[in-house]
Amino acid sequence: MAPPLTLEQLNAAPHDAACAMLDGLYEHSPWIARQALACRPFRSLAQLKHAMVQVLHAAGREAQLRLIRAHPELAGKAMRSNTLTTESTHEQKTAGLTQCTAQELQTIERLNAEYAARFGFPFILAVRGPRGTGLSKQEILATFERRVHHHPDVELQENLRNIHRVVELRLNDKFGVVPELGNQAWDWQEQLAAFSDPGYAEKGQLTVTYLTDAHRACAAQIRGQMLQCGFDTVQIDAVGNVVGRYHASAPGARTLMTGSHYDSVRNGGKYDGRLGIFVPMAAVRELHRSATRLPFDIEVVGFAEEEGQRYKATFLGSGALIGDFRDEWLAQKDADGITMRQAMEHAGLSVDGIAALRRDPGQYLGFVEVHIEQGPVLAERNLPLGVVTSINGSARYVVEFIGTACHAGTTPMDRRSDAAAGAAEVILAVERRARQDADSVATVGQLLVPGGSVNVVPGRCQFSLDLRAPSDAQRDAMVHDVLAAVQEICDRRQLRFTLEETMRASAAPSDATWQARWTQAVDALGVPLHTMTSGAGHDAMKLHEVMPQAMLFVRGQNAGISHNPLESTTSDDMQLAVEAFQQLLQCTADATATAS
Ligand code: HGY
Ligand code: MN
Ligand code: MN
Repeated sequence: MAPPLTLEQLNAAPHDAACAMLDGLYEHSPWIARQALACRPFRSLAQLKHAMVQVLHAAGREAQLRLIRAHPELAGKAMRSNTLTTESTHEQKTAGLTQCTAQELQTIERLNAEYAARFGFPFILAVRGPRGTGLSKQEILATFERRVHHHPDVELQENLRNIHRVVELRLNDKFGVVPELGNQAWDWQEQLAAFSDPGYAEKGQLTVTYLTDAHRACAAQIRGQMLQCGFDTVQIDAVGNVVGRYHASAPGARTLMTGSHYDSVRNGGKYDGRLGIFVPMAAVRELHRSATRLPFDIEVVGFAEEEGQRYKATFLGSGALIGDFRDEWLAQKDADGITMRQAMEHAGLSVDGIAALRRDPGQYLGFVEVHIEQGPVLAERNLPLGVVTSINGSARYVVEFIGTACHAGTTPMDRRSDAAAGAAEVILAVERRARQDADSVATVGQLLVPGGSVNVVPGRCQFSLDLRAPSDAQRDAMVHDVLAAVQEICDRRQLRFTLEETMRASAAPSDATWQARWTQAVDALGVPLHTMTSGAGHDAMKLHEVMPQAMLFVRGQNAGISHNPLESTTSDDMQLAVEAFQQLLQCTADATATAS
């Protein structure tokens, strides 16, 4: 086994020797690495990887198609005739594809044929998976079955992204890289995903809503892991936030707050929120292991409630820390009629202790949050990290249209007050209005005809509105137009309506100093910099109300899909996120030391 390569060796080697070092990365296509070597010296493998991504991107569609077609089918003819490259043999073996049952082989052959007929190139999947240890055959087949229905352009890009992931893993092997910190964060997330609410857990779905037993189990698990990481204190506070503190080198120092939420949407992903708890935890564990203390406390918060799924109380966890817990939330009832107060008492939380959670902003340097992007931008750019410039402002509503329930067979079309038809008009009006702006988004995510019957004209229809834009003014203009459309549609259709605003969050531009620190951190890793806005809301927008904040995004797999069980990221990208967080801590320590 050859000793691992080093970047220094690669940077110093004569061109042909350097090409030989990178041999076997892109299947039967050494030209990509060869051209990328023109960008030497590389500061990091991340920079080398991106240089090769750029070479392939610049080569154009025909070259990309040739590269894809140079790949073997999964468990296909090349495997059976033993003509796979060494690397592909290892990869397909790792995933157990050399030990398929007759049934599995039959399924793969059918899918290979269907895929080739549909796209004219082979299905490519990084079978070593996001953790690098191999996908199960079940996961491989499920992915194959899902992707065979994609649009050709989507599959071309998905194949290229999988090729780059294969190359990343092959580079790790060549350079002896094991993303330990990323692996740890990845594993913590897998462990936490074991807890899910009843009705979802049985279906293998992840749903963790405020103060359910699964939610409390998550809090206990995070608390235990924080203690193992070496935090000086860890406590579960009066609203269920898990708060770990790692003390500064000297008493009386100010505090850097970080963290994200551990609740989830229904049938959500494992990384939304949670990644922003585990990345700082991994960094603090490294500080503890090296007995390092910084000139500030680090407070890592697992926020208990951000999504507002069980109760209409979005950002409850982070809101409590800025003194924005709304007492009226306590009387809210969930779908089973349980009030938030009852849920808190059942969870052993003390409502009387909530007011004391309010933080004194003067004691804080600021708030930083690491979060998966939850969108396609970084995946499309093949970039692992992005620096957030601003978080979109948003407003949410729950609406009920009230018409007249009547006989579906005897009521003429011009005599109806159909609540669902009215809601349908609103959905299309909302979509049209958002499209008027380049970067507004509007969604009706929930739609219900309560007690509806197939042969009854809907007398009631309940739906949600989620309206967002990069600025408050743009958001408010869209809100105004959408509410005017609601009124017009109801007037014309003889409908009444109730409308309740359930959340309004201002756009949150990143603080320049903290955004610069994330920029410096990403640049220090040799990762090409990309700055971007956040379409998703985050706890950072609550802390934004009282202290400076900035966020770091981590690339999502599966084209960045989120609020979906396909939400995923790799342990290599998590490694970079932890390293960027460590860089941010260091430059904050340098700045704090200089300031004092
Ligand atoms: O909806 C959001 O933007 C966030 O995931 N709560
Ligand atoms: Mn979310
Ligand atoms: Mn989130």
